[in-house]
Amino acid sequence: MKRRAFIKSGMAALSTLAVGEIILLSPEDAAAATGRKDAPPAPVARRRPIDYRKLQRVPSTCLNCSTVCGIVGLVQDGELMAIEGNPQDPNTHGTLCAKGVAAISINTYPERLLYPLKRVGKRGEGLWQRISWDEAYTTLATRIQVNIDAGHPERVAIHQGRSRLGAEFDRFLSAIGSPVQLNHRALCSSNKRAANYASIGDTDWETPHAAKSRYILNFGSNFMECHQGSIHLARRVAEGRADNGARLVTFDVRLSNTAGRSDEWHAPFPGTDGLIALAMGHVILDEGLHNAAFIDNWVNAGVDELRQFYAEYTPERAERESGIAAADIRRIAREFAAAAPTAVAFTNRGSQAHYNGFNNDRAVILLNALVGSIGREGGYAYMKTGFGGFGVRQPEPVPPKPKTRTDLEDPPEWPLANRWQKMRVGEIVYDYIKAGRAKLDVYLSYTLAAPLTWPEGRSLTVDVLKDESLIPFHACSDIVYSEMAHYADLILPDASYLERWGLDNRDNYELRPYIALRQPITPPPGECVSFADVLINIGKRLKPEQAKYFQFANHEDFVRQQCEMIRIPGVASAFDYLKTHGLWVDESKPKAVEIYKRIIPAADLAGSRTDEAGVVWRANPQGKEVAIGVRQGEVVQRGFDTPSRKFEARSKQVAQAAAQVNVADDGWPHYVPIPSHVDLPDDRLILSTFKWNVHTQARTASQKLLSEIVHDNPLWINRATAQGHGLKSGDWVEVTTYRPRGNTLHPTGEVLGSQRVRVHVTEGIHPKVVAISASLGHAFGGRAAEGRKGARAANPAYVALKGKTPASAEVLREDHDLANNLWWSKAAGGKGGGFNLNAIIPIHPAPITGMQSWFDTVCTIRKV
Ligand SMILES: Nc1nc2c(c(=O)[nH]1)N[C@H]1C(S)=C(S)[C@@H](COP(=O)(O)OP(=O)(O)OC[C@H]3O[C@@H](n4cnc5c(=O)[nH]c(N)nc54)[C@H](O)[C@@H]3O)O[C@H]1N2
Ligand SMILES: Nc1nc2c(c(=O)[nH]1)N[C@H]1C(S)=C(S)[C@@H](COP(=O)(O)OP(=O)(O)OC[C@H]3O[C@@H](n4cnc5c(=O)[nH]c(N)nc54)[C@H](O)[C@@H]3O)O[C@H]1N2
Ligand code: SF4
Ligand SMILES: [Mo]
Repeated sequence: MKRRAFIKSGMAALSTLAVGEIILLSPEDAAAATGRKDAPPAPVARRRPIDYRKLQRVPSTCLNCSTVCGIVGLVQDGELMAIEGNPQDPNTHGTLCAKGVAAISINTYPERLLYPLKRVGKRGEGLWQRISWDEAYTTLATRIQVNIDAGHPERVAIHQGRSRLGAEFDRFLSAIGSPVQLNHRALCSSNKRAANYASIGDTDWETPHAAKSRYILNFGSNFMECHQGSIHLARRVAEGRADNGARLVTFDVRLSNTAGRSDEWHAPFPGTDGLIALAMGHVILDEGLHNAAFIDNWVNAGVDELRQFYAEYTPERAERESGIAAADIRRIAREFAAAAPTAVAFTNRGSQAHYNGFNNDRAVILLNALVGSIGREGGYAYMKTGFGGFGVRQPEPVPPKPKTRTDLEDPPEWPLANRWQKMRVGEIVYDYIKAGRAKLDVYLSYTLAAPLTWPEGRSLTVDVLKDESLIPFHACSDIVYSEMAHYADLILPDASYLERWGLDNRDNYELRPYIALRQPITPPPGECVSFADVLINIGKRLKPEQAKYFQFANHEDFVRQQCEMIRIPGVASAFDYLKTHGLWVDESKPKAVEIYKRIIPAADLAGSRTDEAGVVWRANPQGKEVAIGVRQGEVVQRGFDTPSRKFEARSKQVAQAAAQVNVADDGWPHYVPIPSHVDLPDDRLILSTFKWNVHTQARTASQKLLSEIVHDNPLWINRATAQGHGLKSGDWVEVTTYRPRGNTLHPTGEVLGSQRVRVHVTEGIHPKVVAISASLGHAFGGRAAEGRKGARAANPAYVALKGKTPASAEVLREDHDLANNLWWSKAAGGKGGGFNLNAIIPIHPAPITGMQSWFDTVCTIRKV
């Protein structure tokens, strides 16, 4: 207590903290100070009424989830009053979801980090000292330089969540010579991308062209709540159903909002979607419903070969393993084929986040090829995203790519993980650091909440983050005192996505490429600095060999230089255009329809050669011979970006990758049962997880308008299963999970851990599955995230430092709701902030691709 006398406590004090002063920021401390009593009434901070005459409209790009919708910020006297959709966005036509609108509360969250902080106590103790940015930059630059000079730049790593700053990170790491850019892709989408890559040579999400479709077959996407293009796709599906009478058939282990709004919902046993899709393919080929012309011209296997492969996958076999009736499989296959080519079968995490997810997704994509709907309007459309098509490159001088590799970002056990882009196998990072597979010195984390969002997050992840011998120096960029920030040595307060610059885009459901700008709608509060600017400022402090790559005034200058490479007809400055409009659709480009059929002009064929398989090769500007097309009769067409330039039903490169790690795989998308699920004892269930419409991963819990809607996440359990255990809604169970079996990390089948949760009994889930949502159960993140109300005095609060902080900071006043109206807080008799089950979900990379098998965890439950 004596020591405490010199230490300020709680975020209220953070606002009055002088450089050099010390503060204790730990939720336990704040909770203890709050007590269980109601807080004394806090002064009510009334929102100013909107005065429409004064409003400025600032277009930008949402990042409250990965859908990146166009937004317009409505600003009055420097304050963000509301967010609307940008009507020029080709995907959304100006609509937004609840998260996009509710994000205004993040800029004014009284618990925003405002100053750079340096750890002074033990790591994870919560004692911080306010420092200057100059000290923060110099500390980082000095430490990074030591590693470069010692010949070990790979000991500097950036670990990012959803960032959209790829070009900035590439540049920083290339300049210092480190390849170690870690991300969350294997937790998110590697199997899907790998499946698209193996089949059509593209690694992005497909663009189901639902508006023109007549049959929409959805394997495990919850696009009315989530997906990478939720609004875009939900709009088009509504159009397709209204305009063309399209039928929507959804497979999900759970009655999601998408399943509930479909024409049919089928609940398969987890991880059997591939088997169901193969059985549908069996029916289509067996009954001659396939598109022979497409297969002959564009698939790298003939109809006979396909029939041979599909022979074993009868609907009856699929029924035995998936529980979906053979009659339904037959009927859906016939309906789907009859609607083709205006029919699309697509996926998302429900099919792919499994041990066998890579082949599940390949089997679904292949259905589209069988009926010839690949690349067709109303079918399985796809297009390239990114900025390259707009001429955007790294501004000069371009740093060379690092030549070294480490087991962290390039683990050899999963050979398909890094075959094209750096896919990486994120979920093994902390395990490998602990095992000494790579040595780190400086670990920079950004928009990442690994203790909450990663498997074994609260156990292994936290153990490694705390251990100074494993992670000697950790700098965390975040906007709130988060799950990651608590375990850092240096906290770098970031600008939110509403306060910073960046380029962005996704696939356009109108099938033409577009590019969007993210620009500050308001300036960041306090001393917050965009992490992209932090990297530039560190770079400038390195030796001239590195510093020469950071000669930008700031991040805005970097983005301006990128924009100057974009040519918009009739427009002098693309940067000014994007600042005014938010985005630009390149209408001069043809629609991304049947791209593979595009004819390569004779002029481009000079110096090319055609091999015996008909693949046309030509030297690229670097002198390397690359496949550019495929000869079809008289003409050369572009084909697919696969080695054969055809749609690959069987993939030689997959077979080769598998052979590298002794996995038996002939390159066909066979159904492989999940080893942990084979001969499952009767008392074992599968623990699944899912996302909510109003929450995104770990980034929305601190937005009070969203947490007020969803702040609790009990375990969903089927009524029949619940009765077997004598359970009713509201009862508590202990969930015990087991490590996986098979060709994966730590395949022991042993108990991993147990956790107590409440149950929610429902008909809307498979009887062998229990499920709990992600995004909740925060131990950090402030009152809204932790579900804890409290008095202003002892709790996070922000009193503007009059005259000392920018005017924008004055909006970060205390929030009456957080102090007094958090009715779901335990102190108010509510349920608190929910559960985080990732503590007991095992790290479980799938073979070859390394994707985390989120939805395969075997568990038992016991009433407590
Ligand atoms: N609201 C919201 N939107 C988001 C996000 C968010 O967190 N919240 N996150 C964004 C990101 S990063 C992603 S990756 C996407 C994810 O978007 P989605 O993939 O659409 O959403 P998920 O909840 O991850 O998984 C989809 C569904 O899979 C089901 N499922 C589980 N196992 C199986 C199975 O074996 N078979 C089938 N058929 N279904 C199964 C789950 O019940 C769940 O409803 O959403 C993006 N958009
Ligand atoms: N059980 C289970 N776990 C899952 C999933 C699941 O379905 N079930 N889904 C997985 C998926 S698909 C994904 S993509 C991952 C995502 O998981 P992560 O990669 O961890 O990403 P986020 O949850 O978006 O990161 C949240 C962190 O970013 C911080 N943050 C928010 N905005 C900003 C900002 O502007 N600047 C900075 N510097 N920080 C910010 C938040 O405060 C928080 O600390 O989670 C995975 N985890
Ligand atoms: S779908 Fe995602 S990107 Fe679009 S408005 Fe909602 S949160 Fe923002
Ligand atoms: Mo994701």
